[in-house]
Amino acid sequence: MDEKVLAETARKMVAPGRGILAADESTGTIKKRFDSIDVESTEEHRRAYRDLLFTTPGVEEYISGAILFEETLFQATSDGTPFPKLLADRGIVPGIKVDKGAKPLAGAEGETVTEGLDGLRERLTAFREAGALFAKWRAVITIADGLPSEYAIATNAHALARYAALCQEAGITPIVEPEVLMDGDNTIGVCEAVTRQVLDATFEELRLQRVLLEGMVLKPNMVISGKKCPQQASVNEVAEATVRTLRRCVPSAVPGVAFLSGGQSDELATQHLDAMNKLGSAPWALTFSYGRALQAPALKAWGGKSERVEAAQKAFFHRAKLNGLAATGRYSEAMEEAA
Ligand code: 5MM
Repeated sequence: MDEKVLAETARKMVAPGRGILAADESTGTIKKRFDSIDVESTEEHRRAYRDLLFTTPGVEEYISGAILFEETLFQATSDGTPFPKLLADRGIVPGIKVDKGAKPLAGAEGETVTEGLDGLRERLTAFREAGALFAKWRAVITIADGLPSEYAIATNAHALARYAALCQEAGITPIVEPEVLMDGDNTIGVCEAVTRQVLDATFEELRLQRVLLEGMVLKPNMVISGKKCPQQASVNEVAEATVRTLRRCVPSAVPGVAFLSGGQSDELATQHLDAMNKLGSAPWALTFSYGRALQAPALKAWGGKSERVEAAQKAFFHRAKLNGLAATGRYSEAMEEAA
């Protein structure tokens, strides 16, 4: 294991004022996104859309890394430059989603375990050769009546750590993503308790499986009220609860925490990140690894039309910039209107 390389990649991914673009939608998910703008999900449309994002002028100032889906890793820009090379030349670290998705967990109704460990060692070698310097694996934990079970938490934590150890063996920095979903009617207090349980289990497995903490990035959910909860916590309550939970569970050897947005509106995801950074003095960088909250305005502006690529790139640049500012606590709501 080349500890220096792993740690250097991790540090680049969470460099001050920059964050990660999650553009690793699997074929089913990107189809859903394209359906919302009435665009057919063909291989060429998917390539053209990712091309638009990755070639956005100036975006490297705020985007440190991009997570790609396997198909995208082997695609190229319209002028034939492979995407991993284009990104690396622009100072954006190329990464790859390696999990095979969340599948029903045997004997645990309503819960899932993320699959993809079989053959992972060989796949990682091929991805590394194609230019991927980091990887991502997402575990999904659901809050509902009587859920999550300890069984689902433990099984997912075990798989996350097995994935992370294999990545580090291959010289690839793992993003460890244990996502507690925000879809329920639970209060922020319930989310805090569950997130704490999940992070504790995850770091216990990472320790047992000898994962180098300096050579990974954590991608958690924020501690937030469930979307259907009538009592929505304020921006400051979310920021305080999230940082408090991380302080209790995440060792300071981890260089950075890059949050998922989980279906929050793009502006709220930015406000929450900014409020956390305004609290100050966290032992890790606090930044973003958003999918929907970074891409939604760009996707809408594009609408599958080549003449709207520039407008879409402006929309993407704007969200990337505001999140980059939020990653150092320099965002203000007035900046939204300036757009
Ligand atoms: C971009 O979406 C990612 C892949 O999802 P599927 O495997 O379900 O297609 C997802 O893992 C994403 O990286 C994270 O959830 C963060 O995205 P959001 O939209 O929650 O910020």
